[in-house]
Amino acid sequence: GKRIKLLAVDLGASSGRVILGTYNGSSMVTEEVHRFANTPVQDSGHLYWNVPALLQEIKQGIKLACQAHGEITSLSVDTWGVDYGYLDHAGKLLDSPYHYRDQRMGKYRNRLEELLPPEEQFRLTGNQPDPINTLYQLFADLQENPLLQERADHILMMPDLFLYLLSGTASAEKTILSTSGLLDAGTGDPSSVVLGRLGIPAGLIPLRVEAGTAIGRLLPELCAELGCGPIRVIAGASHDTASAVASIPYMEKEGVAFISCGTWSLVGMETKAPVLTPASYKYGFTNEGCYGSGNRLLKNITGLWLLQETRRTWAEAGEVLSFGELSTLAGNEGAAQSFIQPNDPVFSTPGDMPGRIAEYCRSTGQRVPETKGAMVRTILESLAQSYAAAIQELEEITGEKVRKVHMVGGGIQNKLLCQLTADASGREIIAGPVEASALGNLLVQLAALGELDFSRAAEIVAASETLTVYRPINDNRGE
Ligand code: ADP
Ligand code: LRH
Repeated sequence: GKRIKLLAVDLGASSGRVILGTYNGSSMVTEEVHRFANTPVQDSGHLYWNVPALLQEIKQGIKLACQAHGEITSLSVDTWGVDYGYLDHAGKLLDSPYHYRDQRMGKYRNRLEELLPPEEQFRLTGNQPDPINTLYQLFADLQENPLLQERADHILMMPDLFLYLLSGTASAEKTILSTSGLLDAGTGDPSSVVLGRLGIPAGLIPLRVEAGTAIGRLLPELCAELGCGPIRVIAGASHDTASAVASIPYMEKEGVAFISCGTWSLVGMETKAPVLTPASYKYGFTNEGCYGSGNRLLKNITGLWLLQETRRTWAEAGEVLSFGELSTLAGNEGAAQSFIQPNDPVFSTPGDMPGRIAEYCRSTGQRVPETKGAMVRTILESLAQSYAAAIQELEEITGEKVRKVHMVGGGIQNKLLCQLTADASGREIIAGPVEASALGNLLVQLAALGELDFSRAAEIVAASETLTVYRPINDNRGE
């Protein structure tokens, strides 16, 4: 039968990867072609994306795929929300795009929130106000550097920027733009109230395209350089979370929540329309665009970032442990004695995470985890508890009972975390796929090519991936 080969470029904070998918009409076989570090650049107290290095790695991945697999039909790029770069009037990238963990927004936050109070932001845009949002970043940039108004032609969200560098076509894909805090929750177009109130020129925000739009082809000079054919370039569900959720192998959709478990943990549910109620705001939920027409109601929880930074800190001190080893250490410990709030701002920037966790425990009158295993156990149990709380809140906000939870993303390789989540939430967990964003990215490309009716996506994922079910053993609900 016919086989279609596609490439997903997924840029996560833990790594970037280029994944080849081969679709045969009923399942998708995936193969990791290239994995590379995605290390932000630290310069003079600021944090930036390393665009040239990432572009080089993406090109390397495309080259390897073409060498090993011959004709590739299409490719797409997804990455995390909120970040963007500026193009000048000649279409050149202006400066290095900032990373959202940069701290420049702090200085302008009060001014912004005077002009546009958080609750009003939420009502207008459906996005939970957060200093990392594009809105806060843009406002800070324009305050800091008013000349940008003249120098910049428009912004491109990061996946759109990489698609542009590969194809020469600039577009603003809907799902990634829906993380910005700039769009009207009703129309999905840039909110003139938001832009007007903050003095952000409307011209900076490009016109939207739907997720799953073929925007062009790999530039001829890149085809020559990489030894590839004119691969189609597709604006997919470019927000990694939109792609991850597009890969969920739902058996039923009623009463089902998801947790996308990577650097962040996104706990949510798909709804027909944005949920803009006071409770949704109060509990810290946000509304983002799904592939297709739906809404994603979810909460951003500082996720395995806590473990990534812990691991990095220990590695720098000379003890290099894999994620598997860290999980084993935690598994050998008894129940956690101390808990943290993962979303406490002290944990949001790069740094000595075990030190910060110890300090947090000390200052909240809890026992400081004494061993590495106890430290990891505190992280994992705190995450599981915050997932359980978010599920409870989701039920309250939507009035729907959550019976099952799909967990996807790299974090589900941590079996202890999956079991702790089942225990803390008292819900059945269905774990898989691991490379959810890449798989969703591939499926949306297929749909864009007219090769897949997306209502079959869940069935294809179920046929392609190993799913693991975790049932509550120690029911910790209500503790
Ligand atoms: P992102 O896309 O944000 O970079 P991923 O979805 O790739 O993140 O998830 C990365 C996380 O997956 C890591 O922080 C780590 O906690 C977890 N992880 C990766 N590999 C393993 C493993 N072999 N065992 C347990 N956990 C793992
Ligand atoms: C997850 C994610 C999440 C948020 C954050 C910035 O990778 O995209 O949905 O937007 O990163």
